[in-house]
Amino acid sequence: MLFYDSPNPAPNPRRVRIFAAEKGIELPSQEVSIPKREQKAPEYLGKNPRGQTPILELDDGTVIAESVAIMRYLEALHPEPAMFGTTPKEIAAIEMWSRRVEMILMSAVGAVWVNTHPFTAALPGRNAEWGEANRPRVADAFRFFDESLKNFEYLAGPDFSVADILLLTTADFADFVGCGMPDDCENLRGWHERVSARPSSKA
Ligand SMILES: N[C@@H](CCC(=O)N[C@@H](CS)C(=O)NCC(=O)O)C(=O)O
Repeated sequence: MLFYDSPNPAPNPRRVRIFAAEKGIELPSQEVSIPKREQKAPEYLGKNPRGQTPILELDDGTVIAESVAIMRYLEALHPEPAMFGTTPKEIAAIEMWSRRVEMILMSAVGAVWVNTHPFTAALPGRNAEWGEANRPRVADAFRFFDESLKNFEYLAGPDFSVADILLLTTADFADFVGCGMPDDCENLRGWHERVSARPSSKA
């Protein structure tokens, strides 16, 4: 298999790298440069018509796009340590928190990134007003996660899971974009220190 990867600050490929590091999986990789727009080259579009990274190409030519789908595939191949939960309650909690990170936080950070950041200035259809309107939504989302982390060591409960990987990569990307977690989010900051201390976070 071949993992088509893009370096930091791209948050979605990083999800998979952290996930693989947690499981001790070596992923043969090929870099796709986003600044050079290699993700829009015809050969790459033939693999992923969305023109985005990451993708995982299997030896039989199957292409898996979407970082969560790639992680689910790797989880099925390497079930230990379980990152998507094992009991029905764990599985549901991890899914709930993962979806919240994607829908509440990532969507707002993405709107700030795409509509306000100098690195995306050349994108068509930018709407700076909409980008700015999303900054308070990002802060609200961080405060929501801060509140929930009052009771648990990790986002979905007592154990580290894929939900933490989604939140970590999104929080670090938000910081890069210039809409990082508010100062008053103490639980979130403690959580961020804990997960950033894991060797996988260096991925
Ligand atoms: N939902 C997709 C999002 C993929 C995505 O947005 N990838 C970014 C890199 S983090 C990308 O390729 N951006 C360049 C582009 O959209 O042209 C996933 O989870 O894999």
